[in-house]
Amino acid sequence: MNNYDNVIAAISTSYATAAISVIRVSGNNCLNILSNIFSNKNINKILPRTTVFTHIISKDNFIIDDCILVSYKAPLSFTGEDMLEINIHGGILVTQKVLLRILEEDVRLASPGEFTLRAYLNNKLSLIEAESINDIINAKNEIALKIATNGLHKGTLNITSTLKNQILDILSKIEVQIDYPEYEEFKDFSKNIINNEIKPLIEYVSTLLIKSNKTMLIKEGFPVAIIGAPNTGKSSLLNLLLDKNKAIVTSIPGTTRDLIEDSINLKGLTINFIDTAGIRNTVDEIEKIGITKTKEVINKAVLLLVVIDSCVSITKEDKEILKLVKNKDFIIVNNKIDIGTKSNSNNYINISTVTKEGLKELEDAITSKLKFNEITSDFNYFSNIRQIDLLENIKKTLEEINVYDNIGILAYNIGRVLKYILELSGEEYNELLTSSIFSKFCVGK
Ligand SMILES: Nc1nc2c(ncn2[C@@H]2O[C@H](COP(=O)(O)OP(=O)(O)OP(=O)(O)O)[C@@H](O)[C@H]2O)c(=O)[nH]1
Ligand SMILES: [Mg+2]
Repeated sequence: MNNYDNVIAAISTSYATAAISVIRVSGNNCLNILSNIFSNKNINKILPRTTVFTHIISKDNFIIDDCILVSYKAPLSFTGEDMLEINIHGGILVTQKVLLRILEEDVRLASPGEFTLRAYLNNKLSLIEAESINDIINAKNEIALKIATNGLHKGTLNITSTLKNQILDILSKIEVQIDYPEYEEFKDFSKNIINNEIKPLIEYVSTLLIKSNKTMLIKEGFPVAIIGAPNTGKSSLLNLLLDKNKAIVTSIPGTTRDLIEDSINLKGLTINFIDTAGIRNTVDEIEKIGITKTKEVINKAVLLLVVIDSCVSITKEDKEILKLVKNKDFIIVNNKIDIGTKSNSNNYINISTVTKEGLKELEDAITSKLKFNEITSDFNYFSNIRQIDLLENIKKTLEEINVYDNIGILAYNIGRVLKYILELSGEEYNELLTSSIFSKFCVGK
């Protein structure tokens, strides 16, 4: 990162009118560098971690705003550097003016996530903890918040250190085998390592992966698509589930062309509902594109709500759609029962989007299909694509190891696994990766 040694500043509160705004500054000697912006001429003498009331003044000595200043001395600060927290009135204009005044001194605007990046580079935080902070800020539901908080409080970090110790243990055994090959026939040695150490490790990582993928869904929301033939009431169902008028509903078949998405929290978890274009044979170009999109969504969704019209018996189109979803989890929603016929089949949920009859049953069926009750209170799992990708690499590399490998290949592969684990915890870092992680943060974080 360029200008790493510079003093940086950013507004840390949201860009809106509020009671107070906080501007954060970080970098060596920042209090001295900014001493001219404060009315208090003894500002350099304030004690770290105490509050001081002073004013922000312009270059020509006019008061811009009152301010409560907190100063931190390295390394006892969030970033590990000297830091300032400048609390001022929360108007948008006044906050901007104070920030501009700060930038008139030898200070530059922070890039997104740069405070947290500095904290990471100064060993104040592990990469997983830094990612957890972003997850806390962006948490959409209670459980996602709990997962993120756990990440911050070392839950996932403990997993990486356990993995690391196990791999280091294997590596030290390999070293002994290299140094004293006369102790044990290599083939027996590698068989033992594979059966006693690597296989249990693969099992452990596989379970971690299943739970981590689920954790990612909890964090991002479960994609549930509403599909079916035209005019069966998919958009009406979306609106009912969301409890708002999100999608256009008309009696003309082929109303919805594009995907319409929105989420709700159901029993503490987030579900992303996706309304789709009705599937049928059509010559309409726009509708055709919509139908292609619908088919893509069928693959991505973890659950499908297949809407059928209870006023008519199952149509050829309905049958085609049921064929498309046969390998997926789905619920058949028998809609328009206020004017149609209820079904007795267990696989059907009878509903009317007009009278709202059946809504509760459908919500229960959705949460039961998504196995919400199996979500435990143990949230020490990984929850983003970077982490899950690394876990997959660990698993794949371990699975590739076999008894026919010579000791050099064995050592090399175990070394690769160690590298992935260190990347997972962030102990081994690569600048490109970290800047891409931190750029997802908001400015001022
Ligand atoms: N009586 C009754 N009419 C319904 C019900 N649900 C939807 N409708 C009507 O059915 C028609 C089609 O509803 P939509 O929600 O637009 O159907 P859709 O499946 O999204 O249709 P496309 O977007 O064209 O594929 C509208 O006239 C709705 O008012 C219901 O439960 N009962
Ligand atoms: Mg529609």
